[in-house]
Amino acid sequence: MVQKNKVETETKKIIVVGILATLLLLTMLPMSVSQSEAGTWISVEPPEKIRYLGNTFQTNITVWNISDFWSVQLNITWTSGILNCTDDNLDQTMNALWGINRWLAWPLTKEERINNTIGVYKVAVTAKNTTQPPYTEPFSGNATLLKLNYTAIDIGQTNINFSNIGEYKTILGNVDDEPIIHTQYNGTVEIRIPGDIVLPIGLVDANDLQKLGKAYNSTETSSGWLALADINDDGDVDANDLVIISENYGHTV
Ligand SMILES: [Ca+2]
Ligand SMILES: [Ca+2]
Repeated sequence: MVQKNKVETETKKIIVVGILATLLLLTMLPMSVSQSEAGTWISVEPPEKIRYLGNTFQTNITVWNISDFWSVQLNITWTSGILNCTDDNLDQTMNALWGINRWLAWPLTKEERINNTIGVYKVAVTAKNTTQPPYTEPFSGNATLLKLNYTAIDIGQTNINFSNIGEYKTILGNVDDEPIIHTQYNGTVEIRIPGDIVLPIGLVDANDLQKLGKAYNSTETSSGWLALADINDDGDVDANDLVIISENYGHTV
């Protein structure tokens, strides 16, 4: 009987350890589906964004799980007239990748790289070596390639897509100057009337006001936080946001 109890206790222990191990494993699983995929991919981050007319925001172009990365050509498109791209922060991202003075970009200026008339961004960047050590190392891992600053200039929806047609295609290259096979994940951005927080979308009404009320006085770190209730995108929901929703109350697209 004593032996039987002992066996039962041991069995229970094994089950408990098994459950704990499973829970631990679950918490260690990647956060999103795309991140669990094998191979190299490039993506628009965040993949989906909702902001308001007049807001400025940043969209990252990120490469994941890349090996021996040495060059990149990007062709990114959006709907002109909805978004205006104001900066690509190329110096920041490329210095982080290969080091200061260890890369070359073409076109040289952001004004030439960004074309808001047709909604296209294009650039070609390659790492460059120095004549003496320390030599530039090809990059392996995950990296942000661009931080595109956008201003929302009209209401509507647009994709932010990788383009693979025309003079500039989206190409990742390795240190042997071969293309790196990868998957591309595009993004979408929706621009709304300021204060159009919830359904019905296209109208600012009592439903939106109610949502703002629930999030009132919250900040990015507090529990009642709702990013869309922060209409002016300054990190808190306060009287300034209430003023905007009041001004747009009853407005439709
Ligand atoms: Ca609404
Ligand atoms: Ca605010």
